[in-house]
Amino acid sequence: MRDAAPQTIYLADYTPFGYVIDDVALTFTLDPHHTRVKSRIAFRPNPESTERRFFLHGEGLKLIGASIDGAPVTPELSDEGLTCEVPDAPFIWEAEVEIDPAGNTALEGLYMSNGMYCTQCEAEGFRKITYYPDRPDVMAVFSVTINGPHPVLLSNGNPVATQEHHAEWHDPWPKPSYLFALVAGDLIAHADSFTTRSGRDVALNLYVRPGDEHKCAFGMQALKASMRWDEHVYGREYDLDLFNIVAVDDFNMGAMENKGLNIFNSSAVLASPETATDANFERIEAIIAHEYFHNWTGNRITCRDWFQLCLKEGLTVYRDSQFTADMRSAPVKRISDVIDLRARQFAEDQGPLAHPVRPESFQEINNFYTATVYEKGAEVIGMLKRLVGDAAYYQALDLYFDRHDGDAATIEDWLKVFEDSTGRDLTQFKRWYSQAGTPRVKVTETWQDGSLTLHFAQHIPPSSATPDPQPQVIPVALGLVGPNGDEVLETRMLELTEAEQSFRFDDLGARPVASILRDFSAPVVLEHDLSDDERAHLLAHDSDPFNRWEQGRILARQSLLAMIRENADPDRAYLDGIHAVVSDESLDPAYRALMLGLPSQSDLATALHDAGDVPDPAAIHKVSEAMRDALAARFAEIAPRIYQACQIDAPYRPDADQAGRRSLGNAMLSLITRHHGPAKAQAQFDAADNMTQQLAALANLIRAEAGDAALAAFESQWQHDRLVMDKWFGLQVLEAKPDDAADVAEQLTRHADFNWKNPNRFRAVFGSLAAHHAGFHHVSGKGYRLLADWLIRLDPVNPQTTARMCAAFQTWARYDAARRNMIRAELDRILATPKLSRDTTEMLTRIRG
Ligand code: 0A1
Ligand code: ZN
Repeated sequence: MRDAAPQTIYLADYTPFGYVIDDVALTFTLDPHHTRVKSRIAFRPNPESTERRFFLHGEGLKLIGASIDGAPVTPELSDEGLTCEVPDAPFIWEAEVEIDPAGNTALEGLYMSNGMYCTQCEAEGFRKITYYPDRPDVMAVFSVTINGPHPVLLSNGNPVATQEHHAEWHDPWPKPSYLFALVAGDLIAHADSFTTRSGRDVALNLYVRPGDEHKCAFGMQALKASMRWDEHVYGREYDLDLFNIVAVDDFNMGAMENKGLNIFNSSAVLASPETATDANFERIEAIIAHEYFHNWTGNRITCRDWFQLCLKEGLTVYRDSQFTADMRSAPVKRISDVIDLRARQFAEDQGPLAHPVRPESFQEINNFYTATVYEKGAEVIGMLKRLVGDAAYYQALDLYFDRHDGDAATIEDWLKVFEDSTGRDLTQFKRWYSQAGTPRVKVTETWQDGSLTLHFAQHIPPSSATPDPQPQVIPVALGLVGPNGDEVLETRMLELTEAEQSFRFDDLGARPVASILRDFSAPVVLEHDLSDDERAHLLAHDSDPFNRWEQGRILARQSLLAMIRENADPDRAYLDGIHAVVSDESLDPAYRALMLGLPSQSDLATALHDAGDVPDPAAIHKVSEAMRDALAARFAEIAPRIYQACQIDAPYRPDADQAGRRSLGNAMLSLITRHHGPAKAQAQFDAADNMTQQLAALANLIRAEAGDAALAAFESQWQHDRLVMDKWFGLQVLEAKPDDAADVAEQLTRHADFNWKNPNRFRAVFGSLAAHHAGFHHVSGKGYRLLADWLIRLDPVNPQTTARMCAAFQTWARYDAARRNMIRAELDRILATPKLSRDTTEMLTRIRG
């Protein structure tokens, strides 16, 4: 928290640090309020830099003493760090500081969670542990000694000595400070091992608090699967004798890839069939993979500076999505990723928080761990792979690992590897990294004498981040589907490079339907005027599962918009088309379940706004309900049969097969509950032996206003389990009627277990409120007010989580004047709070515009 005007940092200002570190030795003597940290760092002047000012970052540290080559020094201290006169030759810096882990509620640096010590250093948390050049391009070998009364004392790398209350660790791989980690506590290890393909044995441990031992097996299995996959697909082996994962309850994000000691939010690793849903299992598998894959893409090759964040995050998200596609169903993963991309990244890219995949300036880097950097960053890698082809992609990756192992690299380095290995000029492609905004691609067709011409026009809406956008390279996967449903042109990749461009296809007997942007080959908004009949044709016949799903989605959206604008009835052709696909037993149940989803209410608001209308959240909610009723009626006959066919008479397994059947069964349950009442949902709730079935049944009971008893039973069954109780808190808000959502959230904040300083619990209530479109945007403004009240309260405690939650307001400009005024007033009220954090100030100022 600071009063001074926030400082903006620019990519263009990068300069290397003036000193190189050969090695670092840290000694921790743990104490809740008075932890002592001694550092001994071997510095020498950096031959590649002329900078000779010696500045070390440090925040909230009590300096006990410092010396250079053994002689005490008195550095000049500021809020951000220290400067000191140093020799123009190699020297040893030693310092001792005192810190207060138990008082650290921001969960950055060294803090305490449920009696255990843990760290979070990315991006700039290490400076809250000791004085250090806390920047990713300064890499060093760390040795760590921990003195503390706990049975388990962990740090990065390999253990070199352990006695009671004393542990020494050595990490042979040079690393930046953001990958440092320390854990101490009364923990239990779920142990296993892995033999790498070159025959090295790696000990694996998943450390948890006593009582959570039964939630470890799946995470461990996912870790081993990830290690195997990275060897097979990318040829990457693990490089230490030990890999530790620790689960902590208080964590701002999902997890962190610290070298050899990953720290996980317990929600992102702990799972048992009784307490975690299929969706939780899938997410855990993906996050474990993500953090493990960072060992090569992030740790062995790290980022030169935080502007290059997408170098590690975009690539690692891309790698974890490939892994999930291989472990489960590729089309289902692709469709789920696109739903998520549109909901989070498109909203960001088309609003006041728009920024390029590689931003060029920031005030608080923690605010740039965004869907744009992560998910659009991954899409950019996917496009590169489509453009160069699979074989060339893996060749380029081999070169990347060879050339940059041990480096702190840049996007320029990354692209140069592809240019050198493929001979392609990627100058224009680089615009995907430097231009903000979602490109819109408009397609028109002409048909003449057996020739189909597709005219493409690309347009990137200018924004304050990118006022004068230039055309980008857009890979468009195209196929042509004949009148009888056959594929008359198999998928090929068209490369758009110009603002306008045409492609002609000759010798076609009858006019085909063009299936464009198959597999969502680029993160763009496609405008392709097909008739409803043509869409229904693709919905029935397209060989591309993504586009088949997409046409159903567009038909649903068009029908919902007509229901809002013209009071139309739900479109029969849509209902019939979906009925046909969902009834098709040759299709994967998970895919059939996805087919039944409707565009989100927030997506509909965007669609209305894009068309020049002002969205009314209550009206959007009403037609969405009416459409679900219409689906329930259309499926009235078949839903109970499909539901029955989806019941599983075997022990629970969280694999794609069983999860897909449960997902379709539960989609049917919600149609059945709507049409036939809550009896089946109650029966499923009473009989459920796993959380997927129990939670789905509970959601249906609440929706049918028959959930009171089940909610009470659920609470008494699960009150001892924090992760399950997060679901109980969240679901009540998510399933509330629009008029009640804010009141339900408000009531829940008075519950004895509403521990608002725990980010998972705070998000369970307020993340759900923000996700409840009609409830959050209630015309009374009570949703806005409640969220603002709690953001004001949370900011001094945990600025990072507060700032992330501010994104709930990012779509404010698309609503009516009354709502806009109410939101602006809340933004101003928060901004007027004395000592508001840099994180929250930056977010709100950007959102407000
Ligand atoms: N690098 C981690 C995510 C992470 C980022 C920032 C954090 O604190 C600001 C914590 C975790 C990942 O991508 O998984
Ligand atoms: Zn990551």
